[in-house]
Amino acid sequence: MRIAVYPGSFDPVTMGHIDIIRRASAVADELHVCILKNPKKHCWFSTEERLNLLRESTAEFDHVVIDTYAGLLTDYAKEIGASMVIKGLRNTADFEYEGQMDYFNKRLAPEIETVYLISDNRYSVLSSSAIRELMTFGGNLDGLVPEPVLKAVRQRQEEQNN
Ligand code: COD
Repeated sequence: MRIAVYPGSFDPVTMGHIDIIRRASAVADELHVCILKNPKKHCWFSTEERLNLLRESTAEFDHVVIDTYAGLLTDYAKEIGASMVIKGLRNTADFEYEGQMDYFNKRLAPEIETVYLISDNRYSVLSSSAIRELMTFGGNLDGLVPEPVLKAVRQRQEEQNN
């Protein structure tokens, strides 16, 4: 059984993430999409909200498990018996960053292979940080994030306006 982990912050999940989840779930028997907690990073959506948004946004995919973990990616991968880590690559900045992560992950768990999926052209400039900026100034998010995220953003904007 081929178990894979797709780690990230998913703050919030975007259509770029969803595309990677769709493609990775087609090549893994079980795909764990894992929100890795970074104590240094302040997230816009709480862990609970991000878990729910990921669950709702990936309900159509088989063999996808949504999870969260506070610790090293390789420890989580070992705990669930994963043989693969999935990463999305948008540009050379992602490539450089992932090269460094790969060095340390290989030291920690040489038996786990990282598989890089090149971003679909439609999503290659899409990031959660751009979405947060659009959210802040009320920009249109149609087609950039899944429907559950659109709803959550609208709800948050209504709460702020009241
Ligand atoms: N298209 C394709 N892929 C995308 C897109 C897009 N539009 N947007 C993001 N992605 C990819 C990213 O490249 C990344 O692979 C993944 O999706 C998650 O993205 P984000 O932005 O939600 O998450 P990040 O980049 O904040 O997450 C960083 C990790 C949590 C993956 C990273 O910090 C990590 O692996 N941490 C583990 C800590 C650890 O074990 N360290 C030890 C080694 S130093």
